[in-house]
Amino acid sequence: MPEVVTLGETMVCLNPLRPGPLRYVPLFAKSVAGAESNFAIGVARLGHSAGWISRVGDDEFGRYVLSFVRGEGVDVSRVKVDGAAPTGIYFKELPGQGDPRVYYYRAGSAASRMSPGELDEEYLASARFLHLTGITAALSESCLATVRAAQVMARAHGVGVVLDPNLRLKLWPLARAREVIRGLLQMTDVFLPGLEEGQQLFGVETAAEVADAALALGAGQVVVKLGAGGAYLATAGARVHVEGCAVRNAVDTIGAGDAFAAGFVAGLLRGLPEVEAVRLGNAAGARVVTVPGDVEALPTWEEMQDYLASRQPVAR
Ligand code: KDG
Repeated sequence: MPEVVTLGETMVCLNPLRPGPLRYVPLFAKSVAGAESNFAIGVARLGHSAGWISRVGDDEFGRYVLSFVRGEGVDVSRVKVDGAAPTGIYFKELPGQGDPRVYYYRAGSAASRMSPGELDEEYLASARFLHLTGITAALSESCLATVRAAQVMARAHGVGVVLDPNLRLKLWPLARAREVIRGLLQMTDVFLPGLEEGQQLFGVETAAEVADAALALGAGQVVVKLGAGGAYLATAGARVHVEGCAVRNAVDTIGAGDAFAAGFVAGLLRGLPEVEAVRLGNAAGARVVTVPGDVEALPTWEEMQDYLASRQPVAR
């Protein structure tokens, strides 16, 4: 049984081969992307076992997603193949400068039909951590019910609940996201918002204020991700800012937050102090943005150690 279990939708991503409005883009490259499977792949690269619960369509894209995630060493035994709905897809658009835009084609997808009845309590109960995101909560009412049921099961069995808000305002209005995510904090051990997400969720400005708001709503521990600025770690008794890693060649920022979560949770699984776990999160995030795609540059444990020690691998 995996040490870490996550729950959510994975899609086929169509990446434009040149920048500009999609109507002028002649060619796309396909890849696999989903915040939760990104996280699970990150945990697996770092040497821990991870399981991903989801649904895919009984279609070519579903088979592609499933074999890709399985090939990255993640347990997919709890993924259902749903013959009645398709695998979701999305397109990226590259503005030339700044973060990519995304266009989803996922309404009514197989994953949006997940329901609480398909959760295997024994599978969840044997994990050390359950990872949830606001994306899954936003997909449909049955997905939200599944997230809530998984959270209750995890809590009942002493499994740590990690929540990344992964705010996607293309999926739900801010008012609804605020209501749901704030409610989920009551049973969250580790909350991992980005600063901007925290500002939107709680109507505050600073990382310390985001942390205060989340702790007051029940989170056990909060790490506010600050991008290149590192991260701000807060528990009921301690506060610390952890420096980020310098990145000179960021080419694709999508997936950095999932990489952070994987590094941080891997640190906790290894029994490292929280500050060290945050360093691993920062390093994993810094690595992943250097290559196009959500997971391609996620580090192994050895690569992580080399990176943190500024060692160059032998190239030839
Ligand atoms: O965190 C990266 C994700 O945003 C990307 O993989 C796509 O899961 C995705 C989503 O729902 O936006």
